[in-house]
Amino acid sequence: MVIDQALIISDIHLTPAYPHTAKRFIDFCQVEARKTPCLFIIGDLFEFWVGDDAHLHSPFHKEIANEIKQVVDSGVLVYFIPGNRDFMLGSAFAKLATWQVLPDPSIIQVGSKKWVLTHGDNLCTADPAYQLFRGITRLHFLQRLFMLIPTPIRKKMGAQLRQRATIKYQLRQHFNPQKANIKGNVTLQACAEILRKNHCNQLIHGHTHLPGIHQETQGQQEWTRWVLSDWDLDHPEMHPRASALQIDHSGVSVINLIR
Ligand SMILES: [Mn+2]
Repeated sequence: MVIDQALIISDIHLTPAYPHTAKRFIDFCQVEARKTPCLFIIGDLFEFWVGDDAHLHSPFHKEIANEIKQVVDSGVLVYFIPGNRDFMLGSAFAKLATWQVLPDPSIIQVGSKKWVLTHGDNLCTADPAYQLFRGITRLHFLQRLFMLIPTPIRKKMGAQLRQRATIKYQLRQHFNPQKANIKGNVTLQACAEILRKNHCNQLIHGHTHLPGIHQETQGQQEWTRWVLSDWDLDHPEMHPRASALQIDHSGVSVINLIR
């Protein structure tokens, strides 16, 4: 996909339980998102998603879909790459939001430069148990089976996921990236492979919540890796976070969205 300029965000983890983060996302849709020709949301827009039928009755989720539709209506191309928490986002939501769903990974090109965009969970190959889980949950027939589980039970499963996420947030107050478990991060091997396959040396991903820019090498291969920040304005005891990456002809820059 050849473009002139784009904004890229990920890991907003929207849920009615985090109202400040949701408010900032809605403001982002009404202001910053309309000043770019292209918006890429590369996974984990929602804290969890257990099927369109389970969420689309909720005013909160309908409002988010509508805000995204307004961005599209204002003339912006909005693309979504599913994350590990919202890969069940389906065609009913897409119809409301009017965004376009892209495969993971996808390639964007500005001028002569190319970037691989991926949510990033597929790069965490130091955690084989997770990769097995990921592989199984992405099988279409199993997704169809999952959708046969009554919605109240699926919602309960989602709530349990959220509880686990809350515990993770509490642990993160004492989080030290140097001591972070390697399992939660991407591996050099996986990054090298995805870039080699796509004939590219620039990678953008989210998922790890470890924002930064890295110059990396493996053998003869060299690349630059940008990691998106998650958004969180609902845990005052932690450093508030909300940002986007902007890509244009001059390269990649970080747009801080904290006011
Ligand atoms: Mn993720």
